[in-house]
Amino acid sequence: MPTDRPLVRVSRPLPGDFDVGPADVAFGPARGFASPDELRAFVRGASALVTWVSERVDAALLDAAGPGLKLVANFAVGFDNIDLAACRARGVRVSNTPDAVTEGTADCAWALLLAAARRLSHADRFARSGAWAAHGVLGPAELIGRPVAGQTLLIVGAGRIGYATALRSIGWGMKVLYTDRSPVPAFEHAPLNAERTDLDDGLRRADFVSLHVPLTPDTRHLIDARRLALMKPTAVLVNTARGPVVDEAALAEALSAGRIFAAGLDVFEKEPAVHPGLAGLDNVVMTPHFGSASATSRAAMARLCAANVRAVLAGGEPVTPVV
Ligand code: 8YV
Repeated sequence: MPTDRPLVRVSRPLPGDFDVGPADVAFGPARGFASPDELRAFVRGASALVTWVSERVDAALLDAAGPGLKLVANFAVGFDNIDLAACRARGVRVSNTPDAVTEGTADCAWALLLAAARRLSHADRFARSGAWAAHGVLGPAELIGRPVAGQTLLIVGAGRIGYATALRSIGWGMKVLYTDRSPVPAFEHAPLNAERTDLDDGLRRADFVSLHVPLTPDTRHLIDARRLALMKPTAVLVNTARGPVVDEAALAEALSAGRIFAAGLDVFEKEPAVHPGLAGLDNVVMTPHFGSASATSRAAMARLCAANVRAVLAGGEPVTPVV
């Protein structure tokens, strides 16, 4: 039924409150649209779109929405799924959800770090599958993992999530190294007292490496075969940033050859596919790109998306603008 109220199209159901004021709001299916064509049909005539990281926001989608489109509110802090130039060219604003995702994603990085260090998924499979019963009581030299307390943690990318991840290391008494284009005072002062270093040096020295850079042309395959070879054979790599920041084929090769100890991965190069070389390895812990999926973070993301939509529909600036 035609309406005078602005159309807000949200590609998937959101958790928590999504109050955009007077608008005609519709949500897409929980598993997403089966094809880009269906998504394009859904957004026709929209003033604001709320998109999910797996949806490509390109010229065709913007044009399908039409000239009334004012805002693309990405339900994520990362926005590598959005063609920003195409948005700028059409005067469409773009917003993301910084801060809202921070604690959930830092928790996810730590869950993966601890799980990879202590071989948690391998141990879980062993305990529940019947293999334990068949094997008998575990001996003192079996399923030995890496210590975490007192070790060195390298944070690659000293933004909000990198900081929150580093902060959690205080309880483990870790030495923190970080990389960033320029010094980040919050990292260098108490309580972190972190040391800035370059990536190659950090990879040589770290016991744990956690990635927190956005995906850009400069960070694609930032961790490649050469850099994996710099890491200690006892080191653990954690990626909650974006899959293509790591060369997955090179990572699978390094893990299967035992050149690094383990990896904890929330993100993959070709989601939802997992590199076949990784799937069979016991020294990888993996989760399905759900870094921010804590109740608090997801509710905060929904509120922030709604605040961005409300602000732009009222003729104002996005609260957390990207463009
Ligand atoms: C994901 C994220 O949106 O904020 C981001 O950039 O990648 C996450 O919050 C979420 O985990 C599901 O893909």
